[in-house]
Amino acid sequence: MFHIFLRNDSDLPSNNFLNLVQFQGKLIIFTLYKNQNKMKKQKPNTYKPDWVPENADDDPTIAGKFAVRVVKGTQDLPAGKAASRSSLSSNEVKRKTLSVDDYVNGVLNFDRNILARTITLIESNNPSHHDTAQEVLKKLLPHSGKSLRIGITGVPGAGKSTLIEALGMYLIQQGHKVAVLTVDPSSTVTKGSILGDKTRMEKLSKEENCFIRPSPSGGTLGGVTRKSRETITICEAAGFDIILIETVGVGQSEVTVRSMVDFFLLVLIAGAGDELQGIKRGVMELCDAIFINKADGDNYKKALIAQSDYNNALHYLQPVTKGWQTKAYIGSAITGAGIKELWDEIKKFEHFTKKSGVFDQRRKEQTIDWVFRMIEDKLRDDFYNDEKVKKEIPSVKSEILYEKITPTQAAEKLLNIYKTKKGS
Ligand SMILES: Nc1nc2c(ncn2[C@@H]2O[C@H](COP(=O)(O)OP(=O)(O)OP(=O)(O)O)[C@@H](O)[C@H]2O)c(=O)[nH]1
Ligand SMILES: [Mg+2]
Repeated sequence: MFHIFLRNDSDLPSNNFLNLVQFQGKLIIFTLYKNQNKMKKQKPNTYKPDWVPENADDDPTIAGKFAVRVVKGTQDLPAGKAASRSSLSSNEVKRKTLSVDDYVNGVLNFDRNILARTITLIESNNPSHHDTAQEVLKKLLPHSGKSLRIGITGVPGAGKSTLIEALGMYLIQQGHKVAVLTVDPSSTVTKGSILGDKTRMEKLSKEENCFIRPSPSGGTLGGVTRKSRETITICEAAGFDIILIETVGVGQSEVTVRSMVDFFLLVLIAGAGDELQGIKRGVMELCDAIFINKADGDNYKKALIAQSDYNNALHYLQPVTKGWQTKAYIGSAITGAGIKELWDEIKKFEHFTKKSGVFDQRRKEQTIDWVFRMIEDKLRDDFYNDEKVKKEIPSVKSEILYEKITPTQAAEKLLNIYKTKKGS
């Protein structure tokens, strides 16, 4: 067996070489590689797929992690065949630079390709995209707000994604349009969780009336929060009437997700013990229902006991939604047991809170809260990115450690440096 590396500086397709191998009837592997200088030139018949972040070329943290350009295939087909492929027109759209109205109309007309591009636009950290993104959002805002937003939290492995797959499929069968978002500030595009989610939601991801969007990359929880809230707006404008938001059940992210949803579900598994599951009383106080998952096989009895334990505990907690008693349910995301009952409960909740006015009141409070959180995030980012502050932090830290100044004086010192600069 031979393995020969060939440099292909021409535009000769690699198939010609493969034919040659077959003709000789010998096992010779040719590996074609291009002259590097030539490869750097971007060919006109390539495009950037919509799942590549806008800043993938420039951002050093993700540069090189994406095949940022895809060679168009359909263009070389005979004219008749190419024209009959709907994917060609979709590719054409992908390549075109879109105007604000293109984005808005695409979303309103449920064009999935433009929907994905719109979300990519609002997730972009590139300042030049900011104004267009905000214009698009402004126009979409009047069309949003008509969905039921459901947050789903729980420890890793509790079965959140599997439950979303089961519930999502059930809802689609009922005629709903379901958007699934994830909020995970720790995940970056290259880490495994997205892959995991996609495989857990295999059936759902193939449904026409479902749209799955993994957590935006972008570091701070504040950044992820803004992007997720804006993504909800876009999905609602596109006609999704159920938004399911999965979040990891650790840290601050569940408080954040609670602040953007109408109904908050905590997924637990029986027999793991509270301490093992890392479930703090605080998380139970945030949720509108508990779903004890994996109540199948030998686990069923344990799940029943856990249900009664949690119901007892919940009885002593202040409900997060005025007038609503949070309860524990059992079921299995794998067998589908308890999914209908869970949905009936969510519908009951929606009906009850809309009637009592709690639903609208919460949404209004969430919008106000969102604005002030954004201000806080922006101020925090500005402060820590301020060159003078950055320069001063190490010496202030050592002054604190050597007790030359008090913590209050240290904070005042840094804030004064920041304010002086702003004022000057
Ligand atoms: N027996 C049983 N297994 C389940 C059930 N639901 C989920 N699982 C399994 O539990 C494992 C974890 O499920 P996931 O849906 O990925 O859990 P998750 O909570 O989304 O996990 P993270 O996203 O990593 O936090 C998988 O192997 C599932 O097949 C269930 O109802 N019964
Ligand atoms: Mg998951």
